[in-house]
Formats: sequence, C-alpha cells, structure tokens
Amino acid sequence: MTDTAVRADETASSSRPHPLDPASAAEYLAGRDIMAAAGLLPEGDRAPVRFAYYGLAEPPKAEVLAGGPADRRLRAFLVNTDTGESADVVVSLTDRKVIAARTLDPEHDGHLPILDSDFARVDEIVKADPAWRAAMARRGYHDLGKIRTCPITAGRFGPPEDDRRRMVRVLAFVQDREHDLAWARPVDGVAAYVDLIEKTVFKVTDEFELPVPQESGDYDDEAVRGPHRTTLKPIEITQPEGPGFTLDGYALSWQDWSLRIGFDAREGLSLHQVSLQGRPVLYRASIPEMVVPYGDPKFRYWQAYFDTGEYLVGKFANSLELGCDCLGEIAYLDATVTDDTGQPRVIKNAICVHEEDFGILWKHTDIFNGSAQSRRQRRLVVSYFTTVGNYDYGFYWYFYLDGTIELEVKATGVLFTSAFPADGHPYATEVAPGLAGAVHQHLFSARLDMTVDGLANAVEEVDVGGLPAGPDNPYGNAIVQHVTRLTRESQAGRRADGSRGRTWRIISTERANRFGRPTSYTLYPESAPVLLAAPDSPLAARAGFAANHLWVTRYDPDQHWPAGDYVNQHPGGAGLPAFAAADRAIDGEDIVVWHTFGPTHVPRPEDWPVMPVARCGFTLKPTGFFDRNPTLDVPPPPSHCPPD
Ligand SMILES: [Cu+2]
Repeated sequence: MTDTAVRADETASSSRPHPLDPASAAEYLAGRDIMAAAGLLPEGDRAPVRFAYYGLAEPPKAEVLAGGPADRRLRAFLVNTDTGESADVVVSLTDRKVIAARTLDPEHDGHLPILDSDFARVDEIVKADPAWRAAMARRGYHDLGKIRTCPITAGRFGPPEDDRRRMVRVLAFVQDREHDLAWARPVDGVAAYVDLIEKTVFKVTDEFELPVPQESGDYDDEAVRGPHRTTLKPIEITQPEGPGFTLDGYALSWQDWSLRIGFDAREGLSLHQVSLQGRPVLYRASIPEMVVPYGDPKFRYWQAYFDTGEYLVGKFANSLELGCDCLGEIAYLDATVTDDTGQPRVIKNAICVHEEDFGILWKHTDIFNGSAQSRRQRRLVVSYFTTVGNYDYGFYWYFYLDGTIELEVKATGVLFTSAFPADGHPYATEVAPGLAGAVHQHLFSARLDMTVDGLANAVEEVDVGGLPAGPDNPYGNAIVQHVTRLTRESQAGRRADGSRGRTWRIISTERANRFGRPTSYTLYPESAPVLLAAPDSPLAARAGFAANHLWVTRYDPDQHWPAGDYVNQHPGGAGLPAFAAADRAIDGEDIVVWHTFGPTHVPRPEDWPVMPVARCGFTLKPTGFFDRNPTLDVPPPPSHCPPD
C-alpha cells in the first residue's frame, strides 16, 4: 500500500478561528449552553426540544473582507417534539447571548428538517399501528422484524389537515436475512402517513397489491455476484516527495491556487475565497440544494427528496477510507456536526484532499520545426461522500493547472424501487424480475458567489451560430457569437441550449486583459433537462430553483438556500424565484450565479443491484482571465520524457 494519509493540522496556528471556519465541538457546546440559559432547551426527563439543524451562521461578506466580523455566531433550528413548536435561533458566542429566536408558522414556513431520531421513532409508530399491520398481514407479512420502514418527506400536496402536521410518509421493504438488500423487496401499494408530533399513523393508504419481488439484491453475496474476478493487476500511486499542496487549518494552497475549506451539516462541503495567482475568482461555492423528484404519478406521486433542505446531506457524510475511497498522498479533514440534542459528533476523515495526474495538459508535434512536446495535466481534488437513504453522492471539486475549476457529482448507491406492475408501465424500468426503478431526476443547485478579479461582476449569455449567406458572408460559412448581457435579475432566469452551445461568461467590470477586454470565467453547463414536473404542480412551486439552469442575483447574505430557508413541507415560492422577484440590477454589482444541473435518470438494468457511478456537473474556465496559455512554464516530466 503506497497511499498515505497526512493528518491536516486542525489546531491552526492561532486559537481564534478564521471567520469562515466551520463551528467546532467546543463552539457547539458553548452555543448550546447559551440557548439553555435562555430557556430554549428545557431540561429534564422528557427534554423534548431537538436540533433539526445546527451550524455556523456565516458572517456577511463585507465583514469578512473588512478583516473579520465582530462576533462569531451559530444558527440552530429547534423543534419541540411534543408540541411541534419550531424556532430558528441565532446565538452570538462572543457576546454569549441569543441574537434572534423566530417561531415558525407551519402554514407559511413549513416545517424544520427531519431529525435523526425520527427514523427510529417512525419505525416504532408504524409497526404499532393496527391498520398498517393488517395491510402487512394481508400481504403475508406477520413477522414485522423483517420489515424495514422508510420514512419519506411528505412534500405539500394538501389536504390542509395533512399539511398542518409535521409528517412523513412511510414505505415498507422486506429484509429476510441480515445481509439481504431490503431495496430489492418493496412492499408496494401501501403507505403509512405518520404525524411526528402526535406520534401516530393518521392515515394508511392501501391502493393495490403487487407481488413482492423475490430475487436477492445482496451484491456482496457470492451467490449473487459470482466469484471475484482475478484479472485486475495492481495500480499504485506513488508520490515519493509527498503531496504538492499545503493545508494549514482550513486554508489550502496548491500551485497557483489558494482557497479555504468549509463544511456544514446542511450543505456539506463549501469552498471559500478561491483565488488564482492572488486574483480572486470565487468568494464562495457550494451545493446548497438538491431535489430528487420521482416520475410515477399514482400512488407515490409525493416522492421527491430535497436531500439538503429536508434531510441535511452534510450530516450523513461518510468517513473515508484510505486506499478505497482516495488514492495517493491524502490529507483528511474531519467534519463536526451535532446530533439531535446539539451534542457534537465528529465524522473522521470526512473531507479528502489530494492531487491527481489527469492525462495530457497540452501536446504538439510540429510539422515545420520538428518539436515534439507533451505536458501532463494535474488537478487538486477536494471531495466528500454522503449517504442519504438509498443513494450515495460524491461531491468532487477539481482545480487544474490551467485555471479550470470543475465540479463533478458522482451518484451511486441503490435505486429507490417499487414493484413493476406490467409491461406498458411507462414510468419505470424493470431492473430485476418484478422490480421497478422509477424514472426520476437528480437536480442540484450550485451557488457560485463569483468574484472574478473583484466584487464588480456581470454575466453575459453567449450563444454561437452561423449567419445567413449575404454580401458579407457570400458562401455562408460565417460563425459568430451572439452575446446578451444580463442586466437585471428578472432577465437572468435562463435555460441552457446545447444546440447553440450556450455558455455564461462571468466578467469583471473593472479589470481588462491585454486586449482591453474584461477578464472572465465561463460557466459551461451540461444542458440536461430542468425540472420536468408540470410548471403548475405542487412540486414545481417548492422546487422553483430547478425551473432554470441559471439564475443571477445580487449578493445578499440572507439569500443562501435555493428552495428557501425551510424546505420541509413548505408551501412553495421561496428561494430563487422570490430572490429574483426583487429584480435588482446585476451589471457591475456583487453578484451570485446559481446553476441547476443533474441527470434525468431512466434506470437501466445495469444500475441494479448497486449502481455504477453516474457523473454530472459543470465547468468554469478562465476566458481572457489570462493573456495566453498560463501553463507554458509546466516542465516535461523529468524521468519519462527526454527533451527533444
Ligand atoms: Cu438516479
């Protein structure tokens, strides 16, 4: 094993955290004490108040850039599990006091995210319910120890007597033996609707019966997978002089890049103050929302997960394993989140930092001067993996020698399954006998707080196209760019268009390159479909961000979450559509670029029983940011390529 882990020095040189550092265990405890002293956390046997979210309340950009804010703040979402009362609380650790405590109105605000403890509680509630037990018994399941219950966020579909409840909808799967894959055996047609506050099943929908598929999905069982192949020869990564990056606390530098790493229970990994050769590119980048809507319109029409806003993807970050998840010279950072009671929980090795060879950077064999030159590309990788129910998502940020930034999301894990009714069922693929994987989308929202050579930026939409033949274009071969400046928020809700090669150029309105043109970075989208749910559907109201590939808004420290601050059972309209409705000017301003991306997933038989990684993402490339290829100084690899 040549892979080695370098523990990042998390005891940064000064004891005072950088304003953008994630909250530490000691800070979570201190914040909890402040809330308790303010009477927000009743103690005692029942202690019904739980933390649905707890993390750093990041200071506004102006305060950070001015040398640091006056105080350090944490934000908590508190739910009283006896009364349902929910509050959004901000505490100052510096001043040791509660700054704000807003009580939510479920009618307008929806509900706070699902709690860790909801999973266990729901299992008990459902299995104690006579109507649900009867539905299972009718299907031949009397031993409830073999049933796995899967609580799913409810969305908001009416009727009002449902919506006022803090609720989940629960599907069932069979796990006959300890290592069986329960997702292989959905008990379809029956769902329990659970009120998490009353702690009862208030409705059982029992619409149809289909046979529970029988084929094993245990992909680690030799009877299923066959013997391991023996034909793979070792590939080992060696970096005899160690890694090429340095990590000081959360500050990372590599080649011409420097940035800070952040982590949050809700949105997971974030990157801050990304600069190249000392020139700012991005003030902050993260993936603050994703929605996974399923396309089966009948019994399970409500199935759509907002993994970030409803479940909190960061909380489910994996501890990564050297040699399995990351190869080479690795530096790990731990992530500190909290449990439902606000007690810190450290996820060891949650964030992986390493360097990769990435094939050819540039190459040319010249027909005139005989020069044959080749250079190798490298990238710095900052990544983490999270498991949200059946799916696993890896978020990989790449920084290249030539100034390119890329985000790649790796979706893997297990399909969410149902029973396959019959041929002609258009909403799903049969992936094993009698087993269906429904068509669905994975739509991510990237929040890119761009600072290309400073705060004053603007966005141009750039299409390419031919021109009709005419006096200036006699043979009709002309190709030009059509550039449209997006000047107001109302004009900046845009769709990608692969047929026009549409890109969006984020330009500095203050700095020019040697040609006198604005320095810029270009966002290259993948042009996959946006949200396919009907525009007037209940889901479209809640996932408004996913109606466009692009949004551009004026920076506002309170506008961070693409589907709104409170996503669970929210009536809709919050987040990006509401931000953009202000119609602020965005030309030459401090702007945020938001990008929706991700696949529409028509499951394949090959995605079962565990899915090979499916990739999606986007690229940001310097465009006139430099005056020429910035990698001419990259030397040929010394030991392999003799100079010509
Ligand atoms: Cu999928």
